Amino acid sequence: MKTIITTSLAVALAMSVALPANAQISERTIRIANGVAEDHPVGDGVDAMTQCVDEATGGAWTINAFWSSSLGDDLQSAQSLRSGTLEMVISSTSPLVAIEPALGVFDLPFLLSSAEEADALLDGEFGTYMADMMPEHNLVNLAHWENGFRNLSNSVRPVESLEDFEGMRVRVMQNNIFLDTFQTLGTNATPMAFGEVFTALETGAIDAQENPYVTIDTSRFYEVQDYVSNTRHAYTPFMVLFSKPIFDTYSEEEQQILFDCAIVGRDAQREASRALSDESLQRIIDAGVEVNDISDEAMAEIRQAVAGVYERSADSIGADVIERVNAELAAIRGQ
Ligand code: TF8
Repeated sequence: MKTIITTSLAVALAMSVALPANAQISERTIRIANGVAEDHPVGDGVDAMTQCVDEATGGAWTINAFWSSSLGDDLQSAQSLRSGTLEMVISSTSPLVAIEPALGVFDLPFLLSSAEEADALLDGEFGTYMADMMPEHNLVNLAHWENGFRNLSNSVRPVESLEDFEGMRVRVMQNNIFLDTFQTLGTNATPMAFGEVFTALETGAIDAQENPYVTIDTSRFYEVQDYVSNTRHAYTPFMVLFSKPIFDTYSEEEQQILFDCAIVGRDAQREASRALSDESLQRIIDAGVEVNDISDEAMAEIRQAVAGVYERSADSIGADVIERVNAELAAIRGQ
């Protein structure tokens, strides 16, 4: 017993020597779960956040990122955060609807039309309003990063009209709004975790999936898909989530470092996401995938077809949340 006490005292002393002069910062290890590959723009965001944390803590914190769902998928990781067994996850909001249904607002088809609009919405009052819903679920949202505008890829035919969706076996995220949208478009939609998508496409269990170019590129979907159609049917944000039970053990100063550095990461991540998007598109084309735009006329028809999803989702999202996002967007668009 005595030896154990002496040893732990010695460890504690050794640790305090390694700490910066400011006693409000302790040694910390932060594990970050991710579904995407390391060369996805999230990697750039994590690098920038890590460097910021390093400087702010004088090297007292270690950040370990785990890629390609190696710590579990988005939702599983978020659940680990809630129970305090994992520190961080960078997750699309869509699978988190199982935890907070109001997040479904971001899944509404054609809600956003440009990256600038997305930034204004997410970095403004509405982003804060949504983030404020998370602590009651034992989660803290540090910032909104970018997943991006989603486009449909498939191995059947180019999608150029509403009719072209018919019968396609499409993987959707585990999310009822996406399910409704793609069923309404006439596809045979199957909810599936992201980590299973590549194999399902490869084996032909499904024909199609939808994600931003950077994901089609960095997750190598172009190897098992023949067509990409520019549907831009939804913009999904990432939430940079931290475990609240763990967050609560951090000093105020440490908590501030998390928020500040998540913002530094956000700016680097969004920049990388936008720069890489064009490069990714080029790589997809170079790999032999046929990429097509959809005419304005056909897009109008597609939008019209899924317009009813808003009303059908109002109960689960909350009519007030939808009203709020519409008001905020009208203000952003200067209407
Ligand atoms: C999806 C999402 C995912 C991201 C990623 C795992 O299709 O867009 O690609 O949440 O971080 O499931």
